[in-house]
Amino acid sequence: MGSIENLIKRAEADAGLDASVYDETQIQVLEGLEAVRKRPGMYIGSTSAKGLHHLVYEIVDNAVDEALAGYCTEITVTIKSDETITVMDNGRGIPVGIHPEKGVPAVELVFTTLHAGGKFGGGGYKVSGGLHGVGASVVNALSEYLTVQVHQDGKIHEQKYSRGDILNNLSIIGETEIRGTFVHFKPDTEIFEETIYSFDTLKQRLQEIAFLTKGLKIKLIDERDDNSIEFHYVGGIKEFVGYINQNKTPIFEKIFYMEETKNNILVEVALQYNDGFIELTHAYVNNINTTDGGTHLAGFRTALTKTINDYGRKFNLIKENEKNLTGDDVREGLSCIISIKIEEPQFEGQTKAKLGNSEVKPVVESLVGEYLTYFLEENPAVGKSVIEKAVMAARARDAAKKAREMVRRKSALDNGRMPGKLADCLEKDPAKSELYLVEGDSAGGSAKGARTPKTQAILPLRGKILNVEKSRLDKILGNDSIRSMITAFGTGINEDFDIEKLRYHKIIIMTDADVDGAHIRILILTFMYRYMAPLIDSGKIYIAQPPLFRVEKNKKEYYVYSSDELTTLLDNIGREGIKPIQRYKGLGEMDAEELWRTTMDPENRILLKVTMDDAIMADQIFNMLMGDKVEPRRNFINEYAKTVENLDI
Ligand code: 1YM
Repeated sequence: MGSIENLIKRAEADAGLDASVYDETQIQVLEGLEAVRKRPGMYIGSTSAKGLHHLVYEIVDNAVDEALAGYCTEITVTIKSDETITVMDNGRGIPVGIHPEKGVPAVELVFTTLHAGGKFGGGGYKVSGGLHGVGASVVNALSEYLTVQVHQDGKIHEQKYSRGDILNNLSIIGETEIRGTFVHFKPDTEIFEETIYSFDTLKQRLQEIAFLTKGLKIKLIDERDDNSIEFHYVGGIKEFVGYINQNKTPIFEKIFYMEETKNNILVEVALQYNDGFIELTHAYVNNINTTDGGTHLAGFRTALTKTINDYGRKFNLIKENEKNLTGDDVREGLSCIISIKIEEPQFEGQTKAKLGNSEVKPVVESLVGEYLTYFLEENPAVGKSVIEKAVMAARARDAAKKAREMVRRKSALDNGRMPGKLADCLEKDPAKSELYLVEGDSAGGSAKGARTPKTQAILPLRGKILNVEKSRLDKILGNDSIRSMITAFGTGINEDFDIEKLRYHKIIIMTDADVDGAHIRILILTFMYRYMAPLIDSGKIYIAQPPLFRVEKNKKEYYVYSSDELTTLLDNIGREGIKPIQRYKGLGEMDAEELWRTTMDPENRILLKVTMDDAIMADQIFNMLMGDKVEPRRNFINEYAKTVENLDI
């Protein structure tokens, strides 16, 4: 979304007044909103739940821009009971004055003309120019109805639209004592496959925006069930880092934070180390999560490695005969948020999640170098513990490298031989093959008896599965179950990971439907998440759902998968005449035929696909589950064991 100047420019372009702006990015301007309705995916990515939620973010982005400009302190988003949305801010209000060329109010242009994404103007950074930054007009085009109200100078101005068409001229409908913009819309059910809003999805993104926009208060109200939440982070990304580390143990209390503008690039960085081994850096550009990194991340990394090495040398914490610490060494246990704002971001790559602007790297590098050097010199105790941790990491990395080489050599010796316990399938095409990971030898036995040997392979996992959250790679690779998984998958791990080598396109975790089973499942998933994340990302991991009860009545058998389902079934078929109700404690209690019928037969089984929509959430969950704090873990596992309905990690 642009400023008034930009709007004028676009209106001129529309009217054919200025041919100079007819460049590629302006082509969209010539299209009407019908184009949006014809191909909604092009403008909001999809018409699934994702696109539905995206509508809210488009409107919110305009309000966030107003906050970044310094005029808005509060945004309220409400999910109404009829699945419509209202967004309200306390900014200046979208201008209502008549546009000189178009002869209509600016606010009308905002909602009825299509803007090319990514354009900036009028100074200041705008988050609304982002990935799909196509603005309010797209939301309008895709809404059964939309109402905008501008509260300005004591008056309420209102205009209504339906599927992008104007229903009435902007008019004053009353008086007001407040200032701001209010938008109410109903996503068009003709366009969206999904029309139910998820409180959690909106909550997650709004919380992220609140972290990234310090001081901005964001409220989310759900009128469907009287739920609400408010985010307000005076410390911004500094509080974000505290949040990421909340279930971890920081190695120093003080969180590093810097904010500075150079060459019109605003750079904000916050970081803190914890005693774990995982790096968690999230890099944002204009509030967009650049999951594939880019020049800002590269600049940060270079600065971090150089600064820490220089500091270590200067204070003799790295000995003369010791090698320099590597980037991996200095990032172990790092939790970090990088947030930059620039006027014309260039997003690259297939998912447009990588920043390409080459001018950004030197700016981030020099600013972070400067501020971090100062921070370490001011806080020598912090400096010392950071170096000690990185030196330990370097040693462990050496050990891990040796262990990995050993594993590689060993598998070379094995000549690609599969683990002894693996009952492989005959099929060689990975797309047609599936692998069941089964807990314990006895259940493994039933599964081997039950399977279709042509397409279904079974790998029983025996003994303890290591908690990878608490171990370094050398130890992890020493674990039998983990090694046999790596060999069976065929992909390798970490930097060696290659999804092309995956031997099965479905990997199905089959554990008992009890707390222990849930725990094992989480250990397996944690390992995958940390070392083979693309497996989860690409939707290759599934969870089998064995039944919890078997009910027999009038020679008929029923299998049910939860206690609730059992109650429903008994209500339906009646309780009299029921022979046994059998509760399965483990997979091992089922005979092969039963296991096939209820859990493994592709025609009848229920599989849950494991997804990873939000990496931060997933990380929080894994941390809580695998970290040092026992209480939240126990609660989660108990809760989760009860309701394994949809696993969104
Ligand atoms: C609930 C959604 O859209 N707020 C909002 C939008 C604008 C302004 C203020 C605004 C911007 C400017 C000047 C400027 C927009 N204005 C325009 C345009 N909330 C919401 N609040 N005055 C007010 O950018 O110069 C587009 S968005 F183009 F008309 F100026």
